[in-house]
Amino acid sequence: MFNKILIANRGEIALRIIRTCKEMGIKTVAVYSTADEESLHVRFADEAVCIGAPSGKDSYLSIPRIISAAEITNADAIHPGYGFLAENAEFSKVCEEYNIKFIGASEDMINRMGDKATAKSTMKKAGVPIVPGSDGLIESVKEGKKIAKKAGYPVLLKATSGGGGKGMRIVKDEEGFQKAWDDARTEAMNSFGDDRMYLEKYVEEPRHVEIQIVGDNKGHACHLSERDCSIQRRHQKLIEETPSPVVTQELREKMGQAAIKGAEAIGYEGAGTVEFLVDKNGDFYFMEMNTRIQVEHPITEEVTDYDLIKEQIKVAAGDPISGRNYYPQKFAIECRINAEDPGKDFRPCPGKITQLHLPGGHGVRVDSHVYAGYTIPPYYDSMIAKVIVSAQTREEAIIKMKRALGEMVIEGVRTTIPFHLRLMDNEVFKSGNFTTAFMDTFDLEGL
Ligand code: MV4
Repeated sequence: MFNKILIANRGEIALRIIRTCKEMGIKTVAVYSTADEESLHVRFADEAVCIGAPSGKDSYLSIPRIISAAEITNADAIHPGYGFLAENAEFSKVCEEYNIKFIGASEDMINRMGDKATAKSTMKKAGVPIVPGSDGLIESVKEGKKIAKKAGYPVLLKATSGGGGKGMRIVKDEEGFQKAWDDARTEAMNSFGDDRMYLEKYVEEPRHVEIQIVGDNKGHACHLSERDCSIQRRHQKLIEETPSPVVTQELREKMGQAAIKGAEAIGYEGAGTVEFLVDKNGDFYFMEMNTRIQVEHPITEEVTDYDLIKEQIKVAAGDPISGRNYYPQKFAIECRINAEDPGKDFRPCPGKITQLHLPGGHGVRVDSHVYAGYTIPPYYDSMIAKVIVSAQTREEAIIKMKRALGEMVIEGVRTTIPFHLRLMDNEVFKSGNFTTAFMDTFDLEGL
């Protein structure tokens, strides 16, 4: 087992990782920027190293600075959390070169799953269902139109380096193809420096359902069932839940086995997430694979009673997985509390938290790094807390979330708490019968 882990991240996820390390008897090293001197991850870790200026590129994204911090503190592993360098192939490679275990995917795995067209054809070969469309990249408008005609309009043009919906365009008919192609490629080039595209039939109003998996270095993988992340705004998840209201035990089994098949086909090691779209008929299609721990991992932990960070550390150290799959024994919901004004287009609201009360009680978990008097810096993402509830039924979980959010106090900055409170009373949300288009019509007036 590792002696000392450096956490190459900040905020709630840095604390989350430190907590499990403490329980495992592993020493921790925090790294921090000058904007985070007062952050809890700095205080909770056994050691802390300042790695530079606030801007990500000068600190949490700087490979040489993080490697130096690991070298001077004698850390034998690095946990990257999510975001920043978590899916950076170069960082994974450099860690390996310096004999520091990267608790995440290998360089090769990150490259293979990061290129979406490659990931898709890899999964197709493994027998995972995919959306019909181009077999790999399309080289010209002429070729694209031919494939679109065969698949049937509407289709979706996607950048192979894409993510977060960037470099993606819906094409309604052949007339609109050229413009969508030009727009998607320009956006992809500006965002990723890569304008290579592929094409899929457009699945209308799907659900976003992802399967949590864990693989070990013996070639085995298991799944921990699904998370439903259909409620998003501009490709930012707002709330996640498990089990999904649309996933039956039969579908869970099918999606779980597909995810395992995909993971085992590539020899996947560590924790990962296989994202699927589920259409109105309950058919599912591979979208992407994330090679990191995700923000929403706690809902899976709560319903399966499984510490995903502990498992990441154990498989990174060479331990085998238990060899069984895990199914939800409860219902869990996570609300992401962001320092944003939901009444003003979710505009970020950094600043000082003057008063704070976090909720508690049975079935309530709060993952957060904030405290009364803490100043939210403007440089990083605006998530300041995750409120996770679990209960015996979905209805009880919703009631518990309302209760928890109702006792939560954050003063000094605007937050998304009022949005979540309104969501908990929304009839469509309560019915469980919604799609990724839910937020297009949700009323944000007066929040
Ligand atoms: C799709 C789709 C419909 N049909 N692919 C959005 C970002 C990337 N992860 C994939 N995305 C989508 N791919 C086909 N063939 C609809 C989306 C999509 C979406 C997916 C999940 C959650 C929210 C979404 C919001 C808009 C579009």
